[in-house]
Amino acid sequence: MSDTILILGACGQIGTELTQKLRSIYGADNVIASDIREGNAEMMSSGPFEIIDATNQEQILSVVQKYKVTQVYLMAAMLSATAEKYPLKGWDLNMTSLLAVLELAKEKHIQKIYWPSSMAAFGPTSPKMNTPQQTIMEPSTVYGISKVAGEHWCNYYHDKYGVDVRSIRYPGIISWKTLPGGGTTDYAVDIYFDALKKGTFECFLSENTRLPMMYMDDAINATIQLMQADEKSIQIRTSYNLAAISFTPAEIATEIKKYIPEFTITYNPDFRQAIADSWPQLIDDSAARKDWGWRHQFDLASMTKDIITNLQAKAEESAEV
Ligand code: AKB
Repeated sequence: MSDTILILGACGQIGTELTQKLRSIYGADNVIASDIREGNAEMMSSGPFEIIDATNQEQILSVVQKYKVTQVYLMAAMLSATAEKYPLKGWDLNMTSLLAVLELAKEKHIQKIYWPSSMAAFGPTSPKMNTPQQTIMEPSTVYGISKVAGEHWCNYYHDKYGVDVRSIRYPGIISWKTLPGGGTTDYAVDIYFDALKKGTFECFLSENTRLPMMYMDDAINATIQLMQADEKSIQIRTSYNLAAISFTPAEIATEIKKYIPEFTITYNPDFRQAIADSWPQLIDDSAARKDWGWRHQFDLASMTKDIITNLQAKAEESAEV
């Protein structure tokens, strides 16, 4: 039987690009995008779209039955900085949506689930350098608590009910097509936009705050690769560590200066500094590399070149219109 995919939270930073990539692989009609509100023109015109509140199990089930969905990618989430402002709302969105799809898989309405965890599942007592796959996990944020709990729910539903749920602990994801919202790593996206538009950027993290990051293309490839991997190769049912690059605000600024020499950066750390300080600096992702062949392609230099080239081309296009 061929796969029919439902993406919950398709209009977010990762969901938007994931939807287009999955539509190009599985055929537009086989990838149903959904979110609590309509998406951009490309999202709405390139394939089926449904309004779904990811915490509403009945709404999910009715779309699953309507399209005979086999796989669900649950991309709806409240990220670290916003969840610190609205702890109970963050917990509710992140947990209720996960338990809703796990239950649907347990009841055999769907066959496979993708659910993203995050490096935020680690905390101040986890090793900061080469953070192992299995180590102390005592997160200090609501978002991190929801990710650790979610990982254990995934593992539980797999072991107890045979649910095929797969997960990655994403580092900060850097993109230029759709902006992130409410994350602590968002500065590494905003910096490119401000560098091109204003020539200057005020960073909400201090200059030497090193965090694990990844370019969107690598994150999308990893996600689809994990979902397509042979079930027997998936040894970890909590969530896989995933890494690509680690850099500081000062280092990304230096890279941007190679293209925009007059670019300046200032530092004004806010409450997100404490969140960043509680996270790893460099993650050991050898299990993902061994079990399902994960390899990243973009480093800081190639990612910066790609983003600046694309954003400059987009600016020229809109100037011509
Ligand atoms: C955030 O900053 O909250 C996210 C994440 C690391 O999961 N980008």
